Amino acid sequence: MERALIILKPDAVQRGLVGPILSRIEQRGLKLQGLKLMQVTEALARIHYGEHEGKPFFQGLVEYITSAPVVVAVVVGKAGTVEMIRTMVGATNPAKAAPGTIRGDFGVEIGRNLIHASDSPESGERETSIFFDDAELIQQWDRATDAWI
Ligand code: RTP
Ligand code: MG
Repeated sequence: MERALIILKPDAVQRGLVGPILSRIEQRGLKLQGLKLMQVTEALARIHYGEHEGKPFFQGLVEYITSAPVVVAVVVGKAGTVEMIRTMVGATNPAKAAPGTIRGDFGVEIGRNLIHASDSPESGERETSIFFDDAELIQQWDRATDAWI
């Protein structure tokens, strides 16, 4: 199994797009292993986006992600799940994201691009451990009963 952390960013929550975005992921056949509404602290944002520290957009990114509640989820599926979700999310800049992608259908601004998704299975594991305790994650999703996943 492979997993990705997704964050429905403040603009997605404020615009009432939590349902539509999660629907796309569910309809694709991916499973949620964890899900919560939360306010990201500055400390958490700096750890999560640590790879971007020092870049010109970093401070604005931290302010954006901490500005209002977000929905955080862990999505699990077979190998290739992370790449599949990144394809569904679309290019970082919504103005350049393909129609049919989440960013390409719902956004226009790079600084308000609606959703974060882990960029590798390793990032998926790292980010999951930043946002969720093991006790918050469902462990018993079973391929034998969910054979179509
Ligand atoms: P994310 O990490 O949020 O899933 O986005 P991503 O992989 O597509 O893009 P990444 O390069 O990791 O950038 C992280 C977030 O920083 C903001 N950003 N702003 N103004 C800019 O040039 C700029 N570049 C990046 C975006 O919110 C992006 O999602
Ligand atoms: Mg990224």
